[in-house]
Amino acid sequence: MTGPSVERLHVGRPNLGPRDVFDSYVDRIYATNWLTNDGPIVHELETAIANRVGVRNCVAMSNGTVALEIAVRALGLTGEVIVPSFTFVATAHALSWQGVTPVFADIDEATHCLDPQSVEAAISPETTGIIGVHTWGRASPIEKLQNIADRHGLALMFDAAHAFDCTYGGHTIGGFGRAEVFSFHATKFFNTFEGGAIVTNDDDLAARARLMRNFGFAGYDNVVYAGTNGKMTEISAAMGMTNLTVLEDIKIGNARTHDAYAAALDKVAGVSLVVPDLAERNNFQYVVGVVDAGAEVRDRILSALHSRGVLARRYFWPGVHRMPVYASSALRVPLPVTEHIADRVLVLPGGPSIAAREVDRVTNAIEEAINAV
Ligand code: T4K
Repeated sequence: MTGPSVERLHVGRPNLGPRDVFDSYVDRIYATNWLTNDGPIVHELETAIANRVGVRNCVAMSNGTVALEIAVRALGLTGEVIVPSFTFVATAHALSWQGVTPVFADIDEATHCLDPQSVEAAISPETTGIIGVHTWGRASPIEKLQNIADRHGLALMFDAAHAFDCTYGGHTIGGFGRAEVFSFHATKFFNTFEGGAIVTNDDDLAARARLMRNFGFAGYDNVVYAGTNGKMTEISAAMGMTNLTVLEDIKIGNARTHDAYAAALDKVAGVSLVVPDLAERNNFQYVVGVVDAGAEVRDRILSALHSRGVLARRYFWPGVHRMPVYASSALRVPLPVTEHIADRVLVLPGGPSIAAREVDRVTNAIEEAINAV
């Protein structure tokens, strides 16, 4: 049971850079009295991210969901867009909120990313685009999806919420498709409290996104588009600049925790760890277990962990297509792998702050729950 002295372990405990660096940015905010609306620290962050990713444009946003919505609009997507169902619900919501119908495609069992065959089967005359999700920081099958998009005249973009500082074919994620979207939410590898960004090599697309982010203002008193408010604040950008200074350390800490889980879970029959593509760079932000026996045992383990203060999560159960808001829509293609994986995934507390003894505490609890009759 959870005693008062047992620390609760979270999935997605925020990574915080040095307080003195953050304070120096706060001093600047106080000195300039500039809090938001395309401020200087947001500009610094956009430049730093564009350089790090190796793209021409970074448009910072208030959060990843608004960044997805604006990307969908700026790309002119209409009708139907193909997305995985095995994703955070925001990927589908970003379409629905723009009056675009999300059409769910299945995923690959090993990578948890879109299955290109399923994507192709889900295309209809109404389809205008594909949104791939780089699940757990592992790149979607980008080349295959680009090939499908090209053959069918579709726009391809990526929800790269999990994939900041990860690579595909040795190239940093952010420059693929027409645009990629990051989330800088508190629980992400790189956070700005709340935040997100559209990154793209398409200058016109970036200009449209900037316009949409700021109500459609093209200068004082001149609104040329029915935009929204997707602006990132200076304090968020300050947190971003602070966290960029420690990104490598966070990654090392994440990888160390991931390795510790890999070693510990290796001895637990019935649970395997999703291993990132080691030929690529990964941020190791997510520690993802797969429980062979299925939902009943997975949920038993989850309850056992929660009762011990280990707040593991069932991301992305039950699959977006089974969420009440989407459940009444007919499926275009079957989603057997999505259902299989959604019933088995258990995301464990990761990150640099998880000590080796805490990994043992988690894995021992998993083993006990599996062995309990
Ligand atoms: N696309 C994908 C593929 C995504 O995964 C996400 C977000 C998005 C798009 C949308 O991006 P944003 O609009 O969020 O920028 C969390 C996050 O809120 C969400 O950002 C994330 N994906 C999703 C996978 O996880 P919840 O509802 O599970 O969060 P919550 O409040 O339960 O927090 C998770 C754990 O973190 C808890 O144990 C508490 C701990 N925590 C949380 C916060 C906010 C802390 O320790 N400190 C904190 O400040 O969605």
